[in-house]
Amino acid sequence: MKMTRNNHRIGRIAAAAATFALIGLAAAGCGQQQAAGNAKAAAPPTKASLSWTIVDGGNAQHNTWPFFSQDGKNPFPATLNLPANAVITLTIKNYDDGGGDVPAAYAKVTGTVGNVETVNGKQESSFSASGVIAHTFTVAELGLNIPLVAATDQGSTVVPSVTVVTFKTPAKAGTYTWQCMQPCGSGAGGWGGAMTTAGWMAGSVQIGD
Ligand SMILES: [Cu+2]
Repeated sequence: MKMTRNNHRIGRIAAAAATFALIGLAAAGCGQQQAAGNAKAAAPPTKASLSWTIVDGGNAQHNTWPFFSQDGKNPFPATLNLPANAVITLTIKNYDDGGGDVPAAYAKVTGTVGNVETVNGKQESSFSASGVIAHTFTVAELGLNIPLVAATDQGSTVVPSVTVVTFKTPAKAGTYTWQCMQPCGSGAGGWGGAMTTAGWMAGSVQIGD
């Protein structure tokens, strides 16, 4: 066919459109690769500092049940939220002077950075299973066990034990159970009351969204 002026023009437009389409495909391909690359490279962990208190009950609202607290006044919410993929430096002030017995496995610090914690300025990795530990913050599914030494009494003043510990949270969101493993509750063997009340000595931990 003899090329007319019009045919030439249509040919150029078609060629241009094809070029655009190619650029578009290349751009889309590039974007997909970028997304895949981002998914593979793990984001660096964030850092967080938390301060908790263990309140030794003794108030009108809560009788004498002890509880973990974020604000020093109220028990944890039933579901405690922690960030995912985080390095958390946690300070726990324990005002409960009642040391008790724990199963031997829970007298050890596990699942923290270095499997240690600092208690009143001294690094520790394990304790006597008898009479020393007032509570633990334990997330069995994560292998995390943070024993919390009893507070001491100086006259009528309770001097809290101060535990500082660093641990990493999983990168993936998930829900776990936390539990104190020192039977500090009421009822049979001390496993009732606070030990089975969400937010007091047990509950859920939601990591991530
Ligand atoms: Cu407890």
